[in-house]
Amino acid sequence: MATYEGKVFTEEQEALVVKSWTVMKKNAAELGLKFFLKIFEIAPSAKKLFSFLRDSNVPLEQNTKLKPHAMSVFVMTCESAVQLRKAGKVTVRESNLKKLGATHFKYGVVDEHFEVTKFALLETIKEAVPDMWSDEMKNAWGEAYDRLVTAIKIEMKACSLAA
Ligand code: ISQ
Repeated sequence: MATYEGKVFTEEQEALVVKSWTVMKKNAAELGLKFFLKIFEIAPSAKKLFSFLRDSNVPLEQNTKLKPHAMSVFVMTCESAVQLRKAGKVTVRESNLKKLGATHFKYGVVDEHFEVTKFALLETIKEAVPDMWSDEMKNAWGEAYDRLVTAIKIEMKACSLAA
């Protein structure tokens, strides 16, 4: 297991992430599309990083690969919240993390993309569960995302040193 430690992630924070995801996942398709439309609205050039968008004439709304990709961001961030509370660190399987690091490195993902994605993720959640939304919920999702990204970036750095 890869382990990346940091500050304490509480049971309340985990509960905020899990309970909002439980509601949101019922609407996963619409949510995933909204999330990516936000990313591309802020950073249109990010589209070029996705081969399945670059080589396709299908409108974004009908692209079948977008939804699973968007979902993996939500699911992995949610899983990170659970791991952070249980273990105090992101414990994504090392092989998965290496693969994620290698893919993001290969396609040229940079800090700005991670920042835009964080903003789009938090905005999408805020709009999906407006009645539940609070600063505490924003911080819980934001912290889980940041810690996951730190773990991915460590693997990306390892790729860059090996290149
Ligand atoms: C990769 N995965 C999720 C979101 C992204 C946004 C911009 C660039 C690359 C990405």
